[in-house]
Amino acid sequence: MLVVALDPPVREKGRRKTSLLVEELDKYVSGYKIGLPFLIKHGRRGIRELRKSTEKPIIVDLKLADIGDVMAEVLRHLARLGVDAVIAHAFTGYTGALEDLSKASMATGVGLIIVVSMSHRGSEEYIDRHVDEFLELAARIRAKGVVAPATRPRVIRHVREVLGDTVEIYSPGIGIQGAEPGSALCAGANYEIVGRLITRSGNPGETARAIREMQLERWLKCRG
Ligand code: BMP
Repeated sequence: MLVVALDPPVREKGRRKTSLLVEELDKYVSGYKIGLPFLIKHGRRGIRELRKSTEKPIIVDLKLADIGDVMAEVLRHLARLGVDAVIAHAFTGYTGALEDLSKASMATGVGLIIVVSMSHRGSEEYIDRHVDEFLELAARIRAKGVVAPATRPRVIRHVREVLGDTVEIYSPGIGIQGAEPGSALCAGANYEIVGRLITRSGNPGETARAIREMQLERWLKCRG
């Protein structure tokens, strides 16, 4: 239900060590998402350390958007580091792009999560006009999941309607971007991705616990 985005503030030195942060969070969360800020700061060693610190799924969010061979190579490197899933954009299309990524995913067991809409307002200017095409692609490559915004629950409802229960929906936008914990779950998401609300709090473990409680409360209410 709760995936924590570990996006460390790049300029702040010596904040909390990732392993200590994970120790505080682990019992409340379903997994972790790391992206470029984490990789630039901690590199491959950081991924290895994170892998040692938790058995929960690690999603690497590079929002891949390249030719197929290059994306497949990235995925194979990540597979060796023990990651569970990677996030890729859909606009690159199937032939020569997602087709190869999907073959590498099947060969390595690393799942694919495809961006079909984003949480910022500008998503409506371009990405959102293509949601149905992106959903078709996600189904075609048998994606494990898709990213859809907590900030626009109607998009989540639409994704769920189109894809049924065949894929997992990951929803960022909770907290600092404005959506309330539990709101995306109520719209049909499987996981809410939460970053700064937790990682910038003075007590990340307690904040994660409180968010879980809010998710559960809201979910119980919306399910009647
Ligand atoms: P935060 O909860 O601090 O706003 O972080 C949200 C996380 O989700 C960030 O890691 C960001 O890269 C990611 N994300 C997002 O905010 N919107 C999207 O549409 C897709 C994302 O991956």
